[in-house]
Amino acid sequence: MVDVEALAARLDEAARDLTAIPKLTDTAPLDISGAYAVQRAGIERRRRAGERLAGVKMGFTSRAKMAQMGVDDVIWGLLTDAMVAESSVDVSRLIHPRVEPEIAYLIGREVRSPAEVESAVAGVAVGFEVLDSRYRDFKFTLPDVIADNASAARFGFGAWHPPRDVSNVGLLLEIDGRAAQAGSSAAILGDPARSLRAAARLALGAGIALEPGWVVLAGAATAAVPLPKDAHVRVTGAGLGSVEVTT
Ligand code: OOG
Repeated sequence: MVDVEALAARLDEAARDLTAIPKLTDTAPLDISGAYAVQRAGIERRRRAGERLAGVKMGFTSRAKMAQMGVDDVIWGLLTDAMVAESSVDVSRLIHPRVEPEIAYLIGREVRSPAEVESAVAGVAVGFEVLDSRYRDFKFTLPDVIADNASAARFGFGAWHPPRDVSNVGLLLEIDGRAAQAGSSAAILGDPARSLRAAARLALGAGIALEPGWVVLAGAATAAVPLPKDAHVRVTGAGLGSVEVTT
């Protein structure tokens, strides 16, 4: 038997104490569904602390990310308002942050079935996600990273543009003016819209309807890179402008 609450508390404490912990699967027989139960318990802890759900993130939707992290299945996690990074990210509150370029979708109205999700999109933007695994050396198995809410830590997005085809948008991640990663949104399941549909299907399957104002992060198009202190990060998407953040 897995003590879901105890495992969620362990991850929460790791984040709060800024101390990476050994993988949960080293000591707990965690399978995929148990891992999502731990993820959900972690989100409930955040809600009890006053955070509100703000969206859904997809993970391992590109081969670059699967290869970087050594896993081979798509996962999802939940975003909260406390994770939104407007113009700066305080990396002293994170263990070993990494940043990656993303395509973000803005949900305009409630999505009650996966078939509705594309017509419910109110905007698309270039975005970034700051990951921070609560596990030592960023090393985990699939159940571990699911339990850890897909390493979610912070996220941001540029100006919203009217919904459009974003199946092949050139993405550039710069740190202090130097190119750190470059890729195409086509790396995200061939088209980020597939990831959007998967996000709706997975969230609805777990009893969560996407709400107006929520953001869906379709997953990184490239590998993630370490996010240093005192850095200036810019992610640019061809035709979508850019988003900037300092640390
Ligand atoms: C897990 C999160 C992966 C993505 O975009 O593929 C992810 C990790 O790499 O720590 O968010």
